[in-house]
Amino acid sequence: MQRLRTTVARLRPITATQTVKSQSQARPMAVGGALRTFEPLRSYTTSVSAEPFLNGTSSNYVEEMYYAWLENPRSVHKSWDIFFRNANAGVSPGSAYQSPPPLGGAALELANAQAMVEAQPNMEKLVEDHLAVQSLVRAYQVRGHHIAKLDPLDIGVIDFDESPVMLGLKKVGEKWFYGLDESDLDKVFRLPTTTFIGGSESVLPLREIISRLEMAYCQSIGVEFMFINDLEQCQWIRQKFERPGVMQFTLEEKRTLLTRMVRSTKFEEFLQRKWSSEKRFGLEGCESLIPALKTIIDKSSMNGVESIIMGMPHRGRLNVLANVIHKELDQIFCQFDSNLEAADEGSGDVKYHLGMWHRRINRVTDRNITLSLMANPSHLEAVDPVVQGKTKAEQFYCGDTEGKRVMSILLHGDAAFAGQGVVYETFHLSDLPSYTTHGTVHVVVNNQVGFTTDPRVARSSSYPTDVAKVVNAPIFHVNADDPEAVMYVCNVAAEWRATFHKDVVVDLVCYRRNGHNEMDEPLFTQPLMYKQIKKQKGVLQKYSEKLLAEGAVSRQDYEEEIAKYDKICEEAHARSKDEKILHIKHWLDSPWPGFFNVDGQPKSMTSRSTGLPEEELVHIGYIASSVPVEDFTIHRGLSRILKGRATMVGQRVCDWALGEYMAFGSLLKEGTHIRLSGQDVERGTFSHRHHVLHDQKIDRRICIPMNHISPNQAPYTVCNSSLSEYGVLGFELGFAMASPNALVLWEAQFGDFHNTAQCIIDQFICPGQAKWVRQNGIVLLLPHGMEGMGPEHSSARPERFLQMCNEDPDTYPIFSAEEFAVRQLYDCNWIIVNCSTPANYFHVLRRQILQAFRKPLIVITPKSLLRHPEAKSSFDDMLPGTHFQRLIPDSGPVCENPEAVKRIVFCTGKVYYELTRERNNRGNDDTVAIARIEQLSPFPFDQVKVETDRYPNADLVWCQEEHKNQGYYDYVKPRLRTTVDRTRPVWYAGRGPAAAPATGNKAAHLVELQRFLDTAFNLDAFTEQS
Ligand SMILES: Cc1ncc(C[n+]2csc(CCOP(=O)(O)OP(=O)(O)O)c2C)c(N)n1
Ligand SMILES: [Mg+2]
Repeated sequence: MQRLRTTVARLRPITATQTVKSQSQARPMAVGGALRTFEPLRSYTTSVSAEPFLNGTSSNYVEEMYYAWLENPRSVHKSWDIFFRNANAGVSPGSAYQSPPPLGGAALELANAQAMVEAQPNMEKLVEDHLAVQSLVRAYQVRGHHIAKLDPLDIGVIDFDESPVMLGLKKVGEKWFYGLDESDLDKVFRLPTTTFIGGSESVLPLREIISRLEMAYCQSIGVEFMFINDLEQCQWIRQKFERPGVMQFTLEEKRTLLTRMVRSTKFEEFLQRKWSSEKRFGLEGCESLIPALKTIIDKSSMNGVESIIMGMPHRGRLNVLANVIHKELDQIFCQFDSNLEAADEGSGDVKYHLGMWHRRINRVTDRNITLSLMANPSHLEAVDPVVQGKTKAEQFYCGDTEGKRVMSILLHGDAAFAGQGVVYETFHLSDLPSYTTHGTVHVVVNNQVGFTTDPRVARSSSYPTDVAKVVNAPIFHVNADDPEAVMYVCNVAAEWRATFHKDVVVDLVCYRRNGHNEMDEPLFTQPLMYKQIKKQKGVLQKYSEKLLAEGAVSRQDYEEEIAKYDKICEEAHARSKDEKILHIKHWLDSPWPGFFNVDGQPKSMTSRSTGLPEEELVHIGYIASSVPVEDFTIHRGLSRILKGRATMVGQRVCDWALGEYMAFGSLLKEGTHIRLSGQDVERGTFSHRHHVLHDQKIDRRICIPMNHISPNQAPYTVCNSSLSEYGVLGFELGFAMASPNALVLWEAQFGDFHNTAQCIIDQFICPGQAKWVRQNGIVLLLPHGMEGMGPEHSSARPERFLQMCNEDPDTYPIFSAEEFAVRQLYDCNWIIVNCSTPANYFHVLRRQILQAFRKPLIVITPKSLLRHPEAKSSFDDMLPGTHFQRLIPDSGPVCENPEAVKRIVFCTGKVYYELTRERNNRGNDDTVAIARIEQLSPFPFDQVKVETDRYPNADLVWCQEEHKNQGYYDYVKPRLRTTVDRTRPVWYAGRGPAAAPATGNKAAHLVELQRFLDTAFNLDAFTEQS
């Protein structure tokens, strides 16, 4: 693959004498009933001198005549008509004039006829040429970016397709594209309404048209927008880039820009000087990122934005923290000290992953602005949906329904932006009603390399930004070595977001001065590129030289600015040496004011009852069984379901869906916002939930009874998501970060689908608190169960979640009996439950909010139990005083004579119902006890101990329907052994080890089931092994 920027026949720069000169004042002129303003008119030196009457004061008159003729050729005298036609058709100066025909009689008719004959061919040419000009304008708008000077290194790694770029006047063989040739350059053309290059002029000579198009589209900025299918938006962009003089900046703006460039550049230099062998993923080669971000923030603040949530990768992150978010420099510098002691529990994280939250005054607008940079893992782009979710939540909590007060900015590397699928998933959320954040500004640090990999082997698209086209986001490519151009596009990007509330991309085409990190040798893999980079003058040097030459700053001012910043850095460095302790809390990106005590501890460590008064259960049950709006026709099948619910309420029982309703409804009533998101969650994959009712007669008329529980309730959001797990789970996690006072749930369609969101689970949910001292109460609902449906759709992979619990399986926790449960919860990294009853599911959801701290909750949820006649709970199990049961002991005949019990079978979830059925069939319900472990993690050591002590003569069996190397066995076994102090063995009854989670053969499934049930109840099954 080689560089394919086809040479283009460029036009010579237009010289001073060729340039249009204005000679008269702008004046209004009525056209088609509307007032239009004409800028000073133009005349051309050459043609003026050749036509003797076109001089001095008469030129005003001629110009007026000309405009009138352009509007309507019949509105001027025939002689002028012929003159203008000839002039426009390129007749040489001096020959365009023909003396006017005599007035009246036959002579007039003759002259008219002659004019018609002469004008006709010219007219055709005129139309053709105008059409050609229109095509030319459009060609620049569509493909101007192909030849824009975007690459500071000018090594052009972008591969456009093989076709030549048809811009300017171009001759291929004998043929001129567009039918225009050099002889047309001085002809004047009326501009199409789809361009703004004329400013307030509606006609221009071709030479000027091309020159202006080149200025607009082929300099340091390349604009990709013509794929946008909205005329108003296209016109808006054209206007922003085509209007003459748009790229002019005031002295003050230039000086501010220079100061920002100084800070950005000198920050990296300072770090390099002090810690030359530390990794920092410096910004060298893209220093204009800092003014870019600051411009976006300034402009957005000007437009009313009060809070900006940012996500970014490693590159330049410390610089952004220092110079954009304004983290104290000493706090950054002290992170380079390896002797710093950690003040907080947990792993902490490296300095270029930590987050930050800061409220300050924006100096340009003098308004308050809150900036937060989200902590993130090394996994590139994983933070994108998290930022979106947090932004959505902040918008939601402050009633910002249009994204006018809260917005997000996402930064990307070129390789990651093109390569990571979550980028695409995140873009697809951008315009969905329950997920939109009303426009994100994306900034790509496009250094044309990813670690050691060249873009030519790293992506198939021309640009790394092509993914943004799926949502019709405009893309502004800009040469990052031209800071003014960068500032300009960032202003436009922020304005675009404020105007259309849609995503926009700024592609900073730059380079990476060093290796991937400061220790890497880039010449190993990018020899030619780096030879070029070594020759490259730094952007600050180039820009300061420009401003010095222009006289915009003096050398003294410039040097003082540098000295001033160096001093700031040195002083901060001196202060940083006093820091002995690292407080990760100081790097929190989402503080929860008022939720904890001042020392960051929970306000209470007691566990309140999660039960509800009967009237409340009845009231919520009534709402769940009704259609609380008038004239709403629901499906007949649904009427039956609602009737069934009403019957259950009458009988004081709940099934799974009703238990969930009770939990949600009561929390909403108590003021907790609930958001349930995931694929098909509104109805429920298994058609059990029906939280959104659809009018069968009116399209898109819906009713959400959960929002009719009480007048002062919190709002309930239930939303079917796009078919994404990584993006959507990340989004919900971000939503849950914003506030502890919301129950945010994500449901996988089937539990196994969570693995496409594994990164969010492994990198954020599981270790989030340990890495970033940030709690999160997100709930994952993962349908699970071996039901003969084949290897897929069966397993939520509980073993993976269990394996990542931070609890020690070999140590019995030393907590007091009263505090055992809550202390365990407080210490764990997440909670994993598999409830076997609707009441327990109800309680665990309520506990999630009523406890005074937040932990992620993983719920292994049932499928067949949703309709299992025995999987119902009495209201008695949900009344005040009742709690979530971490373990449900056997309450049957075994209790009468526990000494006689020969076996305790411990299990969890749905298999309990299979075990009890089998026990009934076998009639040994006085010799085998069955205990359900409902909360797997933290493991209820204390309650398991009660059971093992209760049945001193029983052997211990763990029974599961999952395969032996899956499910819970490996997790539970050592914990059971610890509970009994390793005095009794733990036997296994379940499926054998396997690679797939389940068989695809229904008959085999049933045989396997019967086999392990036999083992569970065969009291001799393990005698040989003991
Ligand atoms: C998901 C993921 N895969 C791989 C990596 C390892 N990695 C770290 S940086 C990097 C290159 C990133 O290139 P680019 O996105 O262009 O950013 P740059 O470093 O050039 O600024 C890679 C592959 C990672 N961090 N995350
Ligand atoms: Mg890169």
